[in-house]
Amino acid sequence: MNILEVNQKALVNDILKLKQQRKAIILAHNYQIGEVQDIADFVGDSLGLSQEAARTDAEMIVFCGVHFMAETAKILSPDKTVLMPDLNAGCAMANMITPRQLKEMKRKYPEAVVVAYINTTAQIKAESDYCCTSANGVKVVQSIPKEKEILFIPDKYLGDYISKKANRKMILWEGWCPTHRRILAEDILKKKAQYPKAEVLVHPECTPDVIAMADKVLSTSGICRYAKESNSEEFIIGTEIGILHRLKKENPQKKFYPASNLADCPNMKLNNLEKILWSLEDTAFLVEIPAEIAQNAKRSIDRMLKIV
Ligand code: CIZ
Ligand code: SF4
Repeated sequence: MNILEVNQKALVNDILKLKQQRKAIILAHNYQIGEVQDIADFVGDSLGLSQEAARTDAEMIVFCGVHFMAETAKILSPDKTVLMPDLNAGCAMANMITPRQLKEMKRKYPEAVVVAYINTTAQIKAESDYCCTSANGVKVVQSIPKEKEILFIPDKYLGDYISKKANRKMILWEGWCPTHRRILAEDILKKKAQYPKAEVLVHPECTPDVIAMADKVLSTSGICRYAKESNSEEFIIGTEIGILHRLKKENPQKKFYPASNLADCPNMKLNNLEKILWSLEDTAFLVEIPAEIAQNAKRSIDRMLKIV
C-alpha cells in the first residue's frame, strides 16, 4: 500500500468507528463519487434512500447527495438527526423555482393541480399538491382527473416527457438540470457509432432530442435494475456519470460508457470521505425544517405514495 492508500484506509476506519458510536447510517445517492458510495450503508435514489433510512432504528443519517434529498430524509424521519457533509451541495434545478415564483404561478392558474418533481425544496413541496419522482411521474399525472389543469414544476424536460407518455397537456415551469442538459444528441450518435451493440439508457431529465434517441428512459434506480436484468452486454448511459461506479461494480462482466463525460454534477461531487468524517465528528451540518413546512411537504409525498 502506498501512503495515499494507508491514509484512505485510516479515514474509512475512523468513519466506520464513529458511525457506530453515533448510531448513524450513511446514505449515498447514485451520483456520488466511488469512495462515498463504497462506504455507504445504502446507495440509491433520493426517495428510496429516505424510505430505507426511515425503516432503520438509526439515530442519525448522513446524507451524501444534495440538499433537497437530505430534506426528504428529514421529512420521512423527523425524529432522526439528519446531516449533510457539505451544506453547499444544492441542486441547481431545485433552485430554479422559489416559493414566491410558485405562489405567483398559483395565482395565475388558481385551478391548476401542482405536481412537483422530488427535486424541489421542502418549501416548494409544501406549496404543491403532489410530489413525483422520475420513476412514477407518469402514474401520478395519470391519476389526476382529465378535466384538471396541471402545473408541473420545476423540470420542463421531465415535464415534457411525462406529458407525452401520459398524453396530457401540462403547464411546464422553465427549469432544467444543467448537468443532464450537457448531454447532446450528437454525443449519443457518436457513441452509438462507436458501440453499435450497446443499449442506450437515458434519464428523463435529458433534453427531448436525447430522449428520442434512447432505447429506454429510466430513473437512476431503473437504470441500475435494467442493466442487471438485460441480456445486453454494453450500455451507453445518459445520466450523471457518478452512476457508472455502481453500474460497473454490480455488473463487472458488462461494459458501460457515459453518453458524455461532461454530465458531472458539481454539487453531487462536493461530498467526500473527509467531509463525512467531519460531519460525524461535529454533528454538522444539521438539516432542519420548520414543522409546518415539513408537515405540508409530507402531505404531497404521501399523496404520491398513495398512488404508486
Ligand atoms: O430522486 C433522485 O434520486 C434523482 C434526482 C434521480 C433519479 O432518477 O433517481
Ligand atoms: Fe440537481 Fe442535476 Fe445535480 Fe441532479 S444532477 S442534483 S438534478 S443539478
